Amino acid sequence: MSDQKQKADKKVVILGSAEVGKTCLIRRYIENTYAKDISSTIGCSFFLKQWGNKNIALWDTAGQEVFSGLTNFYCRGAHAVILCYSLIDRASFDDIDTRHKRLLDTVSENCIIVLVGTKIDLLNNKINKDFTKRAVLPEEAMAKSLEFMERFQSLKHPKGNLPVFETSSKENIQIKELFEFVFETLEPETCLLSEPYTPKGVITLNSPKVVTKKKCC
Ligand SMILES: Nc1nc2c(ncn2[C@@H]2O[C@H](COP(=O)(O)OP(=O)(O)OP(=O)(O)O)[C@@H](O)[C@H]2O)c(=O)[nH]1
Ligand SMILES: [Mg+2]
Repeated sequence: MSDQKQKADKKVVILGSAEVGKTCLIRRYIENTYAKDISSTIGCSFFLKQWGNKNIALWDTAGQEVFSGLTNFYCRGAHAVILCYSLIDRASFDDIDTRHKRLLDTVSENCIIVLVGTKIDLLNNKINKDFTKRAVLPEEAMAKSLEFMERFQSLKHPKGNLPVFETSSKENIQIKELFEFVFETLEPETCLLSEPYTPKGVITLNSPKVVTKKKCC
């Protein structure tokens, strides 16, 4: 495994609170599988994805707070961070500011931060005799994404899309699109590798214009 790590051209880290669905997300993409009963990640798992002639390392981190120190270490030098929150769990979105932002101090310059709402299949589903409500609005995610783009002066996707996705690993919604977005932003010359995007009935998150603040002296 250490050989593979050395060969990786780019490093992508998946961050987010416990239980938001990080491992399911990566498994859906790499193996096209989904398991309801899945163990909580301990420490970190590593996957290598070949994209064109490049190797992309994917690091699936543990969301439990007790692993924060380790996660901080795994973020070092990351070229992209997939920052996950659950669309039905407000606390997991608020954790971005209170817990995960500070883990981004060690990422590489121009790091791409992609915000990913998970479990969209559960919205308006009847659970416990109640209808599950959306806990995070798309506009809130877009506003946060713009904050990150300013902070990191992030690379932009060649097609200009905003780095915000709403996904379901269970129903395989927007998973391929998410990872291809990340890879294409990191390696723009590979843009032709992906098929045209096929949105599957999810809210389209259009890219508002990025306003860059003028520096004052
Ligand atoms: N309905 C639904 N449930 C999901 C989805 N993705 C994950 N889950 C469930 O959410 C739970 C947690 O999923 P994980 O992928 O283990 O979450 P994690 O973020 O990796 O958690 P940690 O490893 O503890 O940080 C599991 O019971 C999954 O079955 C989804 O898209 N839809
Ligand atoms: Mg996990």
